[in-house]
Amino acid sequence: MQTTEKTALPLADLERIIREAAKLMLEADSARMHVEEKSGTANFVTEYDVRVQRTLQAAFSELLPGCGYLAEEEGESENAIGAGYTFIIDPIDGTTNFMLGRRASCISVALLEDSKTVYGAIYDPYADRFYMATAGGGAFCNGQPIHVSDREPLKGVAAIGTAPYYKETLSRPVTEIIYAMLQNFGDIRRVGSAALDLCDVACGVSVAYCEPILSPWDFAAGRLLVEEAGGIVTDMHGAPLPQDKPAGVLAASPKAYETLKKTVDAAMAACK
Ligand code: LIP
Repeated sequence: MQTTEKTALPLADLERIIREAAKLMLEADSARMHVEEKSGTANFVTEYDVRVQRTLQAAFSELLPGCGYLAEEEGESENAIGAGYTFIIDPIDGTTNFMLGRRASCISVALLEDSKTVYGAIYDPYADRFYMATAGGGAFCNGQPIHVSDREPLKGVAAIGTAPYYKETLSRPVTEIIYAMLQNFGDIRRVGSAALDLCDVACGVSVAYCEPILSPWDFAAGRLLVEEAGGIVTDMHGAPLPQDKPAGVLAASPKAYETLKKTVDAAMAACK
């Protein structure tokens, strides 16, 4: 069993729990599922988001009794991030893709110990890719080490997240970022799942990724994956990401980060 030096995390149990919960995604029928809208524009939640989260929480609480939660559906524990273990969960990242039957969604789970992220896992059940990282222990996909790209920006692909829940305020900045990305990178991609976008940076498929606003559960696991794979992750201003509040995200290989930061700065300047 892979473990970390400090806490000997039950990595095999964590993976088993996440893989088991993902079976709910694979059995879903996108044509028949119950969907509700949340605040913002095009911000959906399906019955499966809630079922997957409840399944994960029941199993995690049995595995690590007394753990806290900061999760997308049904809120957070009292004083979620503090002493002891806290799970930050996006039960289905890429909910719109999931609702539409576009097989580009995943489960994203970060585990903090005494407010420090010690574990991150993102599972894509459609491709059967289990991305995992531990603090100081490296990043892996299905047990094989992964590393960010060595490509020059113009020879690589950058991913963009369009923050569709905030279209009234962010459509123009996103448009400027896309325009600037097309000048400075080989091409762009829009996957529809922030966690999968971060996995693509961690395993070198993309050289960079930007999304002007995300929730903590969208990036908590992917941030650790990218950093443990040799990449750089910051907020839109180059500062470290917060743990428990929304932020814009820049993620890139060392060869592409400065280009990404300059691209975003130029786009923001064009919006003024
Ligand atoms: C989504 C992200 C996506 C972003 C959406 C939303 P959800 O997460 O993965 O990149 O553009 O606005 O935040 O809501 O599907 O868990």
